Amino acid sequence: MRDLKNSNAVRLVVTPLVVLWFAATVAAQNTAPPLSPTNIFAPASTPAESIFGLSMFVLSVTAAIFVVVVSLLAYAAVKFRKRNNDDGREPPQVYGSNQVEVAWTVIPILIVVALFMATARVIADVQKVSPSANAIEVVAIGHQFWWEYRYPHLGVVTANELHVPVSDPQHPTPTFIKLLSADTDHNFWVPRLAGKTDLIPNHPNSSWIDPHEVGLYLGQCAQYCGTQHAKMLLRVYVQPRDEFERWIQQQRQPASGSDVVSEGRRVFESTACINCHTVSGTVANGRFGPDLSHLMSRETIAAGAALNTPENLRLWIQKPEVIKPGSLMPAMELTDRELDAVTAYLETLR
Ligand code: HEC
Ligand SMILES: [Cu+2]
Repeated sequence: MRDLKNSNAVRLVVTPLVVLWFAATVAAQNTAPPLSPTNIFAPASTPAESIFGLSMFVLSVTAAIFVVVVSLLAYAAVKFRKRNNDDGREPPQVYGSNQVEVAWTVIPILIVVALFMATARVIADVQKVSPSANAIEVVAIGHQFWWEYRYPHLGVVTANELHVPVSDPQHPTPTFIKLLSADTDHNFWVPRLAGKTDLIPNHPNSSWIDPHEVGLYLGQCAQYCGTQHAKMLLRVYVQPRDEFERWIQQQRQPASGSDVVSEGRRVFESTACINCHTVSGTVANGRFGPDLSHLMSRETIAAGAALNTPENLRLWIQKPEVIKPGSLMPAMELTDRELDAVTAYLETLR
């Protein structure tokens, strides 16, 4: 019986220490290279940095409370445990101490007010920024289950893979993103670049990023928007300025070979593909699905669900549900020959 009591007391003390150690290890990783492209402890853009600073503040305040409470608890559990010579009587009971009650009411209120003020300040700081003259403007439109990106001033339309220039803190070139939805609620969240923002039908929202380092940043739709919300992935390619300009130039070109008519192109243009997809400079001008004018410039298809290889592309056209169950693109029941031809045609859209 006595051993059992002691081991309970040990567990009371050890468990919180393990949790604390774990939290400290995670926090320490901020200095090492990021473990994952979605690491919330490795911010690479101003809004994400502000949020990270706030999280660290909240974590340290709550960790301090945790340490105080657990130490008192452990002290009381060990000091006042049942002993062999215990006479079984109740300890003296204390009722109604004004000092103690005021203390445990006022101190928590002050802590909550401090956390509230710090949070409100970060929200205001992030939201008050408005686009500067050299900012890139992008309209992001959430669709079940993919992302449409439009660069209204640059004349570019693409899907799922957002390209932005790196922003040197001395000469910032931030990207402002207007967030719209074509159907239901979605949420734009690239943890290393900015906080979450909802995309709500008929209620434009906005977000901005100023990534300090080139690289690929990942994220995902963080709001349940239907069956395939988990395969609505976000990919942000942060590029040096000249590389970004080259990408823009290339995206502005009409689809390559739009004057060459191949068998695959005939199949594509004579089936419902063109009602849902655009290929610039051709009869295909649908907007329900992603713009395919420069499909081959993307590394992935179906909002990051599969790599953009000829096999995956063919499989996707044959049976989208194999790659993304519940996808809103129907299987078009093409013959093997038609599939090969359409795939070959799409492969020319560089
Ligand atoms: C009813 C509308 C519709 C039709 C018809 C349709 N698609 Fe799609 N397509 C979509 C939608 C929606 C997506 C995005 C699916 C997702 O990622 O969830 C898509 C995605 C794609 C993609 C991947 C694009 C990318 O960048 O991720 C390709 C390639 C594609 N479709 C080709 C075709 C071809 C070829 C046909 C005709 C055989 C066709 N589609 C017919 C709606 C359609
Ligand atoms: Cu979504």
